Amino acid sequence: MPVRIVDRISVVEGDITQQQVDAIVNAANQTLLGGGGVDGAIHRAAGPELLEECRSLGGCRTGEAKITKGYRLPAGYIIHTVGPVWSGGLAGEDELLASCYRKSLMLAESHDMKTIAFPAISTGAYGFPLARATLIAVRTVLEFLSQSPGIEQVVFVCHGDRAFRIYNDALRTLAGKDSPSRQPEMSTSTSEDRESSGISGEIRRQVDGQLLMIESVHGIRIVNRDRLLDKIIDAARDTGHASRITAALNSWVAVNGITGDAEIPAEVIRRILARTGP
Ligand code: AR6
Repeated sequence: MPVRIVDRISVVEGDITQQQVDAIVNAANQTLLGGGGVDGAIHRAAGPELLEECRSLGGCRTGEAKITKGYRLPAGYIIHTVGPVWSGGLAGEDELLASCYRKSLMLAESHDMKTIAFPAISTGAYGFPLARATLIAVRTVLEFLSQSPGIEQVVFVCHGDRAFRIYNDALRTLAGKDSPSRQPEMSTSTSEDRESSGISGEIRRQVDGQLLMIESVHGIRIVNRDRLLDKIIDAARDTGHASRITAALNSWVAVNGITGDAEIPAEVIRRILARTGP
């Protein structure tokens, strides 16, 4: 019986330097020469040889990743990635953050690693809003795992219980552990979002990603996907509302044991929109 993608992800609260995995990911800066936060903790725990190896790497661009040995860490390797500095959300931060997760996983996979631990990249000194960053992290990892059987376990290491709660909520929202009546406790929507002209594009990207998650988590193909996407976008008031609609759809797919190529009946969508509507 194949392991479900969602079971290849775990969320723990703690210190990433203590994780017993093949590689831990460092939220570094472009110099790769150390810093504060998780970067400082990793350099302290790995020892001075790490800095020596980092000097030979010639830095790293935002959204990219490079690898070193783990030295005194329990983890054999460290994957250093540089997250975007948050500057309001319209400067490509979402895509750059997704790229950090994707490139790190690609590096791990190309080194035949099975287990990898991530911190919440960019959410400390770089100021990326945690809830939004978490959705991107979880979505990108789900997407990657759905296409690559090689990585067996991805651990999200949360610094503090607020992050722990937000990660678990994101996993429920995106990977379908929600019950139909439960409203997600988090939303990527803010009043600033709603005022910005990019809101409909943001809802489209989000719903598109969530439909993809539903398909990959349940191993189905939604044949009327495009029409469904348009209907949800037309109905959704904001990203939080869109999340409630897709969470309800996800539950419907799970409860009804939908498999293979599936057409979501218009009546089902009508009922979901009526139940989650204003
Ligand atoms: N284990 C797990 N998570 C941690 C740990 C730890 N030991 N320590 C902090 N965090 P940050 P950034 C969490 O600032 O925002 C550095 O100076 C923390 O709570 O480390 O990507 C670099 O050199 C937060 O949620 O990274 C760069 O200059 C998350 O790790 C810059 O900061 C990331 O916070 C990078 O900023």
